[in-house]
Amino acid sequence: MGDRTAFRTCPLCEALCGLELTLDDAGAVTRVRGDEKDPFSKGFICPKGATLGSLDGDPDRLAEPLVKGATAGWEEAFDAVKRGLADVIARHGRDAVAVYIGNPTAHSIAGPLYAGAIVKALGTRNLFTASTADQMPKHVACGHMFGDPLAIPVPDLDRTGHLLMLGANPLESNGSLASAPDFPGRLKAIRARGGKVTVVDPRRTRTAALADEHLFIRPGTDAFFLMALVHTLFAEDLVASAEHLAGRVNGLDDLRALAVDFAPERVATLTGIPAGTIRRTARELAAAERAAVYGRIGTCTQAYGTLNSWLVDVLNVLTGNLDRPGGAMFPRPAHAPVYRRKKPFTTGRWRSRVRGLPEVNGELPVATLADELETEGEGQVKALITIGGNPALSAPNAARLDRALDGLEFMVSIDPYLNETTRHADVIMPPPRPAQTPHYDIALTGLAVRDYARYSPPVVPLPDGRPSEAALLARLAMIASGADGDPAALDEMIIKSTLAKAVTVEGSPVHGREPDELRKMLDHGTLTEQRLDMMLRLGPYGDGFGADPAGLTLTRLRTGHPHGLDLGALKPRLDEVLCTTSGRVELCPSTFAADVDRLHSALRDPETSETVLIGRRHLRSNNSWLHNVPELVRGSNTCTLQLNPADADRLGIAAGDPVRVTSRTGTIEAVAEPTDTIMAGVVSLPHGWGHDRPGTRTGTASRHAGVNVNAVTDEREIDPLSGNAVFNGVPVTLEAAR
Ligand SMILES: Nc1nc2c(c(=O)[nH]1)N[C@H]1C(S)=C(S)[C@@H](COP(=O)(O)OP(=O)(O)OC[C@H]3O[C@@H](n4cnc5c(=O)[nH]c(N)nc54)[C@H](O)[C@@H]3O)O[C@H]1N2
Ligand SMILES: Nc1nc2c(c(=O)[nH]1)N[C@H]1C(S)=C(S)[C@@H](COP(=O)(O)OP(=O)(O)OC[C@H]3O[C@@H](n4cnc5c(=O)[nH]c(N)nc54)[C@H](O)[C@@H]3O)O[C@H]1N2
Ligand code: SF4
Ligand SMILES: [Mo]
Repeated sequence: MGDRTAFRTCPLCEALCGLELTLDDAGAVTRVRGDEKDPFSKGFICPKGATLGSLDGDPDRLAEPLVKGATAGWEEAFDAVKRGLADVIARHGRDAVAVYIGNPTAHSIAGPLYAGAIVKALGTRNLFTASTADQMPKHVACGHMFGDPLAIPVPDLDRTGHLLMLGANPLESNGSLASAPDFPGRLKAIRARGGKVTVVDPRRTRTAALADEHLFIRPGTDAFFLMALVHTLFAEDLVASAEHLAGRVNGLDDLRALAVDFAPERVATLTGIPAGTIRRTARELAAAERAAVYGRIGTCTQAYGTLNSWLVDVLNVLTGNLDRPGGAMFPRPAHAPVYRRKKPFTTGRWRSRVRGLPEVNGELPVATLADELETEGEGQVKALITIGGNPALSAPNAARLDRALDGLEFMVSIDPYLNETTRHADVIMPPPRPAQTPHYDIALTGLAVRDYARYSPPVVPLPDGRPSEAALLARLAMIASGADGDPAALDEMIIKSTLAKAVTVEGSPVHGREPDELRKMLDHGTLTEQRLDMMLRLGPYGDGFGADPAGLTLTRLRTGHPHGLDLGALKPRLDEVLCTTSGRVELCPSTFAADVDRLHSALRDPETSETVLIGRRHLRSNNSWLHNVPELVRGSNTCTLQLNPADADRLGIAAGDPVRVTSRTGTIEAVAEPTDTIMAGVVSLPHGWGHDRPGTRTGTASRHAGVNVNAVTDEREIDPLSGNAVFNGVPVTLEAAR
């Protein structure tokens, strides 16, 4: 036989690159290159995608389930889960079972289609996800402004003439909440066509170095800077939204009144950005013909996460750039029907038991997971299901959470690795290799800077008896419901109820048709594929089950466009997206206006910590779980403490010295890397390291252990509106350890 070539989307980050895999006779991935024919990524690839073969063939990847540390058969593992969950539910009730869903779940087809069913079947209020360590503030901001927490505008990178980017470093991360393969190339193109890129970051990152201008900002002070921009737009009569979104915006006067107190001069010291620079930035933003403001993790994982996320889109509205080519636009993913009206967004439908924190998007903050595990009494969490997550490293004060996991009566993890989190599990069920897994980006195509769809079938067949991740999650959902019937029944139920609803909705392409007739048209492939087919056919580019014979079906996508289908540049679609009660964009929601009080207090009475800690990412990392790929832990991908040379000198610290970093929650020791790319008074550690725990099976990672920054982050500090963790601006003290 010999080598063969296959194509699929890279599942590792948000950039959605197409990959060309070379496989040998045995089905091992021997080479990975960028897929030149992918219309979106056009052959772009990064070092992580290029080493997908090593990840796919990692000998540490679990091939079979583990039950109490011993290799077990699948039925034995499912039985253990059935007994473990039933026992806890019988004795402590349904809320005693918590679920934690991690980041890779957003990058798979199985996660978005099946993980929710597990939570629903359990009927638990204790859902936690990596979203509250990440982008929850953006959901809350968009939920209140546009009515839909998933209506997140993305910068129209390819057409903008001016990009103001805060707390994002796409040259390392490849972009986030803005899926754009070759983000770096797209940034360079803005400059090449005469546009301007400004980066706001406490570090001069590689992205900042590529930009026209870099503004150093004190960590955690973006909200003051953004408010001062809003202030300047009003004060200098530069607000354009009156014309652009006339009659479609509420709250302009409230916002103007709110911004009065935030003159650039008042926030300059706190932010570290001179008043003149703030004014100029506002004027440039207003003057640019097409501009977009974009904020990412640096603006979300801080104390004012929701205010930042809100103000970013306030600026997009005020400068007339929301929903406009070259501005900030709403993607239109092929699988999401546009006729389905959603209920207006609310939060706090229930509260966490111990700290009384409000539910947001159906979940509770991961910052309070340890409280729920440790605090005894009615409703205490006694069992945990983790799906593709490593909270023992990724959560704020993860060291405490790591200890708390020990106290669980039962834990099951759906995860390919025996790592810092899953070592606590009674049962680990590994999903198959990426090469054995189908792919369609349900979560991320809704954030892409072009409308785009790509379906990749598995490139290597699953061995007999090995469940796909979809089958695994579906079976778990059945077990959670107490039935443990055929998991196919779950898909059938979802298909049936979706079609039954679609035929009744005015404006749906199948309005008035027979659900049974539609069901029969979904006859190709696995049930997961049939569900995707259904979604695509009901979607904005779909065939409407024959209503538009030229429209999209899964078969057409798969056979006609194996390298992906470009569905064009982003289109204005505010009216399709808006679902606030008022039917307008809410520019100044009352909850946000009230939270501005915290900004006033901080201006009056600034907290002064000599040193604050922030995070960072490296191109060759991916949160906690790629450190087991040998090619990726070579070279500069190391877990060092970056600090300004002035701070290093003051403390008598030289490059390579051990430094003790202490916060309210703990002390860690890290190796110093003095660099003038970071502001004085700010230090930075990457997250996802700390692979020195006993009982794991990740050999390479253990030899490159690093330290866990989340042993010094603080679970008590959250953004109150979203419950999001605060990883940036953590007060710490430093001390030479030698
Ligand atoms: N290579 C790689 N890629 C990844 C990941 C990874 O671990 N490695 N993780 C993926 C995930 S889960 C996500 S969410 C995305 C995140 O994608 P990005 O948001 O691009 O993430 P970072 O590279 O961490 O960039 C955040 C920047 O914010 C800066 N910052 C810190 N504090 C502040 C602050 O208070 N204000 C401002 N303005 N800036 C601040 C940091 O210095 C850093 O440069 O990346 C994804 N892609
Ligand atoms: N200090 C600090 N902490 C942070 C951040 C920060 O910037 N600073 N960033 C935060 C952010 S943005 C995020 S998203 C979180 C991430 O937090 P988590 O999602 O909790 O952590 P990951 O490291 O992404 O863990 C991924 C897990 O999924 C498993 N996995 C990999 N592939 C698959 C798969 O195909 N299926 C399944 N079922 N499992 C799989 C891996 O083995 C690993 O156990 O971390 C957060 N923590
Ligand atoms: S940029 Fe992201 S999607 Fe593209 S190859 Fe790298 S890891 Fe994969
Ligand atoms: Mo993330």
